[in-house]
Amino acid sequence: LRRIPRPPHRLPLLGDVLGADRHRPLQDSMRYARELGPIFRRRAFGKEFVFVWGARLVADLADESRFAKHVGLGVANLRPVAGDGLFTAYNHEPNWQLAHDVLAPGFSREAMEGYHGMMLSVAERLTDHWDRHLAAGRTVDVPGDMTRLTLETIARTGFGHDFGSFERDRPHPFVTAMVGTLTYAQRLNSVPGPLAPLLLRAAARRNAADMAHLNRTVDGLVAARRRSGGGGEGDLLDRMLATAHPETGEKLSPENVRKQVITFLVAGHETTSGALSFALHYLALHPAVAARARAEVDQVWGDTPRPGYDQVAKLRYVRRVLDESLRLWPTAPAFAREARRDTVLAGDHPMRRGAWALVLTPMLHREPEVWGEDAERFDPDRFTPAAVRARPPHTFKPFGTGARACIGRQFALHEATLVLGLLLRRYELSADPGYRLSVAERLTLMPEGLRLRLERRPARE
Ligand code: MNH
Repeated sequence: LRRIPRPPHRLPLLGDVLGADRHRPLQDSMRYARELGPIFRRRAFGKEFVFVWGARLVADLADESRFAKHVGLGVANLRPVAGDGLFTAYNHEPNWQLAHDVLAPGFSREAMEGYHGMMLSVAERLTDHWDRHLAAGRTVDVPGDMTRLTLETIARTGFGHDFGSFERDRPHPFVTAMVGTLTYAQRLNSVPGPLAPLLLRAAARRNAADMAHLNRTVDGLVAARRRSGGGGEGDLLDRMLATAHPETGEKLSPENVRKQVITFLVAGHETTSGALSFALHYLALHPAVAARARAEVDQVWGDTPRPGYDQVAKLRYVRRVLDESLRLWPTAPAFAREARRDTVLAGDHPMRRGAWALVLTPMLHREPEVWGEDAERFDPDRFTPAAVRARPPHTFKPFGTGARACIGRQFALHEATLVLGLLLRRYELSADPGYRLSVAERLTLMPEGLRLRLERRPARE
């Protein structure tokens, strides 16, 4: 540990918290990373945390025979909300494997084809909404509207539920409660553990109310499905309630179903919303990229008013725009890895069984040896097939790694590519010249306050 660099000045009790931005811990760590290099430590309130972002080190941490997901920091703080749901489960908890096996078919290619029509109709609600703004000469609230879109998408495709987000001026109370619990889970990292109940008394009360709201919403949704006796045609909720494990015949318990529904409603929309928002930010900032993406959409979709599943998969350049946005701002910006046994990280750093490190994805994605000295520049051509082949493995990790990597990856990519295609085809997007990117953090990342001006393109439909 001694050989791992750390900030030079530390306080005896507080550690390296001086000058830290409490509301933006990730970007704060990115600053330290630039100063201290590919592996470094920070101390806070008597605990030492190791951060890793060098490509060689991360590739070693991705070795599943020696390392596994660690449930720590932000993820661990979400245990009261999401319990042993898929995202927050410990590796050893039997409900992880059970839920994984029961739910994985809900993310197969066939399942995605089944969701496509519903995804498209939600996206059309977004364009209706934007058409109304455009007619009224107003700019659009990108993160707000992307959250409306992605929440409706996961709720409808996964749970047959309609939150009516587009019919509301303000965020749905479910979203407000969710943002509350995410923000609270993040804040718990920046206060000394034993003092948290004291320092965060008011916040803890609000968090309890937020959690109660999430639980109530989910219980109502499950009760409605039970009353109607199925009818989800094999959607995620049907799988959670009725599907037995193919080998053991075991089913998810009612308590576990509640945790899974919360997990999927939250994990299934928050990060995709951020990814779409960052992509729209970069498209508005780079007209040449937008023009090329738009030309692809016109070419692949032609005059088809409602593109099919395959026509989305064929939008290769749009997909690169999304990948490049997720490179610069991976919206789930860190994941933790722990040693499964005593081992040596990258031949250099001895680790005891259970010792863990946090991978800083946005810095891995800026690693100059991999991405070049211009790593800060937005350039979708970094994701041409040839460029991808030329890069070492484990250098692009927006969806995490290994057995505990994101189960919803294809879902998110299909949804986001479809939506970007529809928006590019319908509108010219332009940035507010006064806008400077400001990245808000609530465990996930979001371009705060991003608004765009729209112009309707001549209709092809
Ligand atoms: Mn998702 C795990 C990023 C979309 C459901 N997701 C992860 C992890 C990352 C991640 C990173 C691994 C975290 C860790 O190692 O601790 N997820 C994303 C991003 C997007 C995303 C960047 C969108 C863009 N995720 C989605 C969608 C769903 C979803 C959509 C559901 C429909 N994610 C999950 C679940 C897990 C997960 C569930 C936990 C999987 C497991 O541990 O088995």
